[in-house]
Amino acid sequence: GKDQWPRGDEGVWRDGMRTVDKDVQAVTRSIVGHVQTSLARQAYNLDNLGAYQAAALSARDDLLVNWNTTQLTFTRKQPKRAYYLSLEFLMGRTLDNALLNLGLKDKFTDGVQKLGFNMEDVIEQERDAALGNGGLGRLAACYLDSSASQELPVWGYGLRYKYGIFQQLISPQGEQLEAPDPWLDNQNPWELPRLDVTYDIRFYGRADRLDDGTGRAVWHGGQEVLAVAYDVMIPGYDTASTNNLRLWESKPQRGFDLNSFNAGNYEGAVEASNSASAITSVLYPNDHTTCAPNRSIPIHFGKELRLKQQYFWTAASLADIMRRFKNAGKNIREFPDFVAIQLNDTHPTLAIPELMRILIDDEDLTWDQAWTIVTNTFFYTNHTVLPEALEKWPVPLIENVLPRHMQIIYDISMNGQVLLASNHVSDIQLTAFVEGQPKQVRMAHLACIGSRKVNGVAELHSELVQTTILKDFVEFEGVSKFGNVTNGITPRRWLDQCNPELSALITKTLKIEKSVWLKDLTKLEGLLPFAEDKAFRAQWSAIKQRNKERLAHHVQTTLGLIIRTDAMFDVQIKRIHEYKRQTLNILGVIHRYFALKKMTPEEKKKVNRRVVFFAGKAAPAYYIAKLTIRLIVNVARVINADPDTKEYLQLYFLPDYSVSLAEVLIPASDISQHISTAGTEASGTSNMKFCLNGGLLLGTVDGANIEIAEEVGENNVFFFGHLTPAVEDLRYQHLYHPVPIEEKCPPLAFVLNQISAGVFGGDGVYEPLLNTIRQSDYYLITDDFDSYIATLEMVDEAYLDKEEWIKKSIRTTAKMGKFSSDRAINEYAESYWNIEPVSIPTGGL
Ligand code: GLG
Repeated sequence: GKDQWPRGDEGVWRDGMRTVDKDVQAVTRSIVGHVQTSLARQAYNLDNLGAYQAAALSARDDLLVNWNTTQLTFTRKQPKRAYYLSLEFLMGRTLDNALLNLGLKDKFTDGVQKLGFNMEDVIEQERDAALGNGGLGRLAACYLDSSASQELPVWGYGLRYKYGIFQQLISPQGEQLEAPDPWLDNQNPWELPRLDVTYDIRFYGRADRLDDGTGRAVWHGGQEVLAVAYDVMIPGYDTASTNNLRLWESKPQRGFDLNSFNAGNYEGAVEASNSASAITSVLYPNDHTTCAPNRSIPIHFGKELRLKQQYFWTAASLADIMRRFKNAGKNIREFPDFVAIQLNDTHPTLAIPELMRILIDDEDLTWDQAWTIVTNTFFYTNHTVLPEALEKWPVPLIENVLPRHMQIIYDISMNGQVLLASNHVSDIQLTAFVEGQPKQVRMAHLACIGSRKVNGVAELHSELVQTTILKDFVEFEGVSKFGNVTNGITPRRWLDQCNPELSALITKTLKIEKSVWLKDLTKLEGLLPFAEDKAFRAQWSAIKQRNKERLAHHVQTTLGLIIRTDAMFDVQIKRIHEYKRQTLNILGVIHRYFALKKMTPEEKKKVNRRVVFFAGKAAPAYYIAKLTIRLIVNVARVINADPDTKEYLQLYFLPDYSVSLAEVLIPASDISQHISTAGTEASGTSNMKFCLNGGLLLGTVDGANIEIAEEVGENNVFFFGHLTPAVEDLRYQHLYHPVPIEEKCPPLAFVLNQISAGVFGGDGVYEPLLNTIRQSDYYLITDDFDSYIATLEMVDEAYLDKEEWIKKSIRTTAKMGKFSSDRAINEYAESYWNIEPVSIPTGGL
C-alpha cells in the first residue's frame, strides 16, 4: 500500500529499482561497473583477486534485490518466525553457492570468461568464512540454506568474530601450530554493516530487588558495551526467498572513556575500548573440550570472556527480536505465537533468564506469566552426551558478570522444587542444576527446563539424551517433551556444488530438472535400477576417478606432493579427538605397513593399493590430540619413503582442514571412516556427505551411521566394533580387571611397541598418547582393534571386485534422500517451531 512508499513518486522509485540480472551482458556490465567504481581498478592489470571481488559485488547486488523483497514480505505478512541462535556458523565460501542458488552460475562463468578470467580460479580467491569448529557450526550453515530454500521465515543470530577458527600449520617435526585467521582482511562483500542497528549490553554492576512484592529488580552500574549488527544474505535455492543471518560485533559505547582521557589516563581509556572489542574478537577453538581432558586445569579457568560472549550475543539477539515483535504492534502475551527460538546446544542458554528478565523487569509481567511465555518460546537441541563437553558455569562467575541473571536462575531452580513437591516426586533431584562445590550451573538442565521441546540429533543419540543426561527430566516432565531430529546436509553445496559432474549425470539419468531432485532428494532412488547398467557404472566410476585426479592436482599445487590415483582413497576428516579415534586409524595403517613389509613380491601383487588421508584440527590445548597429529605426520614420512611399501600404501595429513578442502576431498573418496567409540558421536554429518557422493562408509554402530545403514542396507556399509550397551562394562573391566595388551591383542601390542621403539622417531614423545591405550583405554581401542583390522580387510576384498563396488556406490547415493537438511528443517518447522513457508515474489518489489 501507499504506506510502504512514504516519499515522492512511486513510478520514479519503481523505475530506479534493479531486478536480478538476466543475461550475460547484464552480468559483464555489472562486473565491469564494480571494477571501475567500487574497486577503482583498471582492466589492464586486474588480477584474479580483483575479478573475484568484482564478481562477488555483482552477485551481492542480485542477492540484495531478493533479500529486500523477502524482508519486506515478512514485514507485511507478519508470519510466525523462527530464530536460530548459534555461536558458530561454518559457512565456507559464498560466491559459488550464491550463483548456483540464484541460477546464475552459467552466466557468470561465461561473463567472467569474456573478461579474460577462469571461473574456478576466481572462486578460489575467496577466503572461507570459518566461524565454527566442526559439525555443530556446519549444521547451522546447512540449516540456513534449507530454511531459505524451503521459503521458511528463519533468521540466524551469531557473532561476527574478527578471527575465525585458527589456521593450522604443521611444523617440520609434525607439530600443529596455530596462526590467526584474519578472514576480514580483504573486506567481506557478503555482509551489510547495519551501523544503525545497535543495542547497549550491560555486564557486572548490581541487581537490586524491589520490595514491592512484584519480584522485579533493577540492574545498574557496571560496564556497557555496544552491539552492532552485520547482516549476511542467505539465498534459497531456486527461489527469491533470501533470509538473513545477523552477526553482532562488540564495540565500546563511546570511542573513548572521556573522563579517564581528560584525567590524563590515556592508557586506561584505550583499555576500556580494547576490552569491549575483545568480546567478538575470536572464536573459541574448542570442540567438545572445555579444558584439556585428563589434566587438572580448573574448568572455569580464563573463561570469563566466553561467558561474556554468550551473554552479549543472546542479549543483543533477544533485544532485536523483541524490538521487531513490538514494531508489529502485538501484545506481549502473544510472543510465542510469533516467535520460536532455537537454542543450538547450550551456548545460548542465557537467553532463558534474559527473556525472564525482560518480561519481569521491563514488561512488568508476573513470574508465572513470564515463565509461560519463556517455556513456549525456546527449543533446545543437544549435540553431545560426552561429560567433558557439557557446559557448567561457576555460580560466583555468573554472580559477578550477570548478577540479575543469577537471581533469576536461583528462582527458576526454586520454582522447579516447588513444582516437584506439588507433583509428589521430591525424591528426584532434577532441579539440582545449581550444584557442586564450588556451586556450578549445569546449562543443559537449565536449557531443558526452560524449553518447550528438547531434541537430539540422531535416533541413538536422542535415546541416550533421554536415558542418561536428562533422564530425571523425562520422568518429571514426560517423554513427549523429548524428541529426535536426525541431522541433514544441504545437497546444494554437498553434491551440486562440490561434485558438478556427478550432479549432471544424475540429472541426465533421472530425466528430471536438477531443481526438482535437489529439493526432493528422495528422487535419487530413481538411480537404483541403473546400478545394473554397465555403461552407467562406467560413467559413474569415471567421475569418481576424475574427482580423485582433481584432489591429487589440488594437493600437488598446494603442497607439492605427488599422489597416485590408481589406488583406493580412504579418508578420515574431522576434528582430532580421542573419541573419534584417529588413533585407531593410524594404528591400523601402521599394522598394514608391517604386514606389507613381511610380504613377498608375489603376495604384494594381490594387494589393494590404498592412499590414506587425514585432515582435522586439534584444540590448541588438547595435548593428546596434538600428539596424534604428530604421530600421523611422522608415520607418513616413514611409509611414503619406504621403497618396500610406498607403491601399496601412501599416507597424508593434509593441513588446515576447512569447508573448502572438504569440498575437494569428499567427492574423491572411495571409503571414509567414522569410527567413534559406540555411543560417543551424536550424529556426524560428514558421513552423510561422503555417502551422498558415492563413497562407502566404514564405521562403528554409532550416531547417524546407524540410520545411513538402515537406508542403504547393511550390505553396503562396513560396520565393526562393540555396541553402545557394552561400553560401560568394558570400561569397568579395564579399570578393575585389566588384561595386558600382549595377551588381549598381540597385533596391537606389536604396533604400540614399534612406536615406542622409535621406528617413527619422536624419542619417546608418543608415550603419553600410547599410555592412554595401555592404561585405562577409555575409548576402547584395545577392544575394537581386531574387528577393525578384519573389517579393513573385508573392504580390500570388496574393492577388488570393481563392478560390485560401483554398484554399492550407486546404491548408496540413491538411498541418501533422508539426509537432506530440507527434511530436517521441515521437521523443526512443523513439529517444533510451528512455522509455515512464505512465498516470495520474484523480480524485486
Ligand atoms: C556435534 C556432534 C556431532 C554432530 C554435530 C551436529 O559431535 O556428532 O553431528 O554436533 O549435530 N560438535 C559437534 O560437531
